[in-house]
Amino acid sequence: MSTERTLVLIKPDGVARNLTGTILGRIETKGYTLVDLKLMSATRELLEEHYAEHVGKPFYEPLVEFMLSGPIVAAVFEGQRVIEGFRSLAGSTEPTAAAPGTIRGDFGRDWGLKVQQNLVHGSDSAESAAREIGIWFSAS
Ligand code: RTP
Ligand code: MG
Repeated sequence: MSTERTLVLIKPDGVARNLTGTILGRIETKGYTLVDLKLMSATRELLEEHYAEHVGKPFYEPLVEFMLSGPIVAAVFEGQRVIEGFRSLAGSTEPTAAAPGTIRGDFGRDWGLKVQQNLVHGSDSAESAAREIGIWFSAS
């Protein structure tokens, strides 16, 4: 087993609700190491690259509008199996379905919204992690 890196985003709902410290703290408490971090605003172009797999889906436009609605925290965490481990900490995509004890299960809200405002993003594979870290940290 080898050390991996993953891209974590605290989406605009997480930053606006002052959950940045809580979310980063949960990841650190699990034992993963923070190796890069910044607060930034996304652009439409950056999001089109990041969410390339979702372009054209019905939730794509509302997702982009949501991700443009405020600042985002971008972070890189490192650790053994951190890609799978962070997605486990984050919980299911829909906050209502996400298990209690997970970030989305404890803090996320999806009622009455066009797109899940589910607080965090985590890379879903080693290939995605390498690609996404390149997108969010290329010009920093
Ligand atoms: P993420 O990429 O943000 O870590 O989340 P995920 O893998 O659990 O979900 P994914 O399928 O990649 O979707 C990306 C984000 O799009 C929004 N979404 N809304 N039907 C819907 O309303 C819908 N489906 C997806 C969520 O914000 C999701 O995290
Ligand atoms: Mg995803």
